[in-house]
Amino acid sequence: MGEGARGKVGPNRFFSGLKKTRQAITERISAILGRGGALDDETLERLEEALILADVGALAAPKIIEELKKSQSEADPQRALANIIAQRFKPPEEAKALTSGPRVILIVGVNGSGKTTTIAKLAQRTIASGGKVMMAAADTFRAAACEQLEIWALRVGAQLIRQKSGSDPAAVAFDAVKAAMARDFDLVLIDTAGRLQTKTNLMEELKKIKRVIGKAMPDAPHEILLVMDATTGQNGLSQIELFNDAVGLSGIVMTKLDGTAKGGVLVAAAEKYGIPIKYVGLGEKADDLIDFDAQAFAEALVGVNE
Ligand SMILES: Nc1nc2c(ncn2[C@@H]2O[C@H](COP(=O)(O)OP(=O)(O)O)[C@@H](O)[C@H]2O)c(=O)[nH]1
Ligand SMILES: [Mg+2]
Repeated sequence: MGEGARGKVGPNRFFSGLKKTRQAITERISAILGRGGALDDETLERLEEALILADVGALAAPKIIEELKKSQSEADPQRALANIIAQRFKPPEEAKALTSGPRVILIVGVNGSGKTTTIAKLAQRTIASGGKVMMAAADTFRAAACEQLEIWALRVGAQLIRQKSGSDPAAVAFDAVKAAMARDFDLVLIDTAGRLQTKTNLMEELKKIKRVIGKAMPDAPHEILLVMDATTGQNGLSQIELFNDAVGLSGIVMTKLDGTAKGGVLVAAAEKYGIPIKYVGLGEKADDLIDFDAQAFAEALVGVNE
């Protein structure tokens, strides 16, 4: 597998991924800024509107416009705007290198957000670079959830640990970590349930899974990623708080960016919660996951270099 498998791709995939956002909204930005001339109050106001319509949010949009005003970059306002947006993202911390044992990632998020698909995508990347991946079917609530993960495991070449449906998800996660340690795996990806109707139960279940993983392997889980559906836009942002309060998030995976005109929601999420966005989902296939790159994203959002 080439560069794409590891997700080290340039701005182009963000450009295609953000097509809908740009068509709906961001073309306005180009139209407003592309005319050249002064960044007068009317222009700035229209820009702020465009950002809000792209779901950048009422918190981030005025701050971005304020900075643009101060920057006095009449020469290339579009690029200035992209740079200002890019700077609002917190750079992800370097992943701590492990001395031994597998890296354990717990995947959380509401139903349908793309958890299982993201697990397949992450597995594929590690497998493509020669790593061994264990998946844990800790969404034991629905039999179909297990089967879906099993199909992905077969397809990408990962091992799967599952138990009969209804069994204790923490036990499945524990077994997977233990098995991965014993068999010298590189990565364990733990799929979890996402039913929000029983909010408290789900959060308690996730806390337990986290605790029990720590008993199987000290320092694990090494990452807890929230998978979020970008098409829910601003409405989905409260999920960040909910899951972060329960288990503490190390990062966010924003899925379905290809299917939304609300791509600005990434800016809103970064502004409001400051949790790094690690990956972005751009489709349903196993290689449709790329590393988040704030600069490339911001340029694509604003339409620089189109
Ligand atoms: N277009 C698009 N669809 C996605 C993406 N990620 C997941 N999906 C689709 O979203 C649906 C729900 O995904 P799934 O992984 O089952 O969600 P889960 O319930 O959180 O495990 C499936 O039809 C996936 O193919 C993405 O990045 N882009
Ligand atoms: Mg699932």
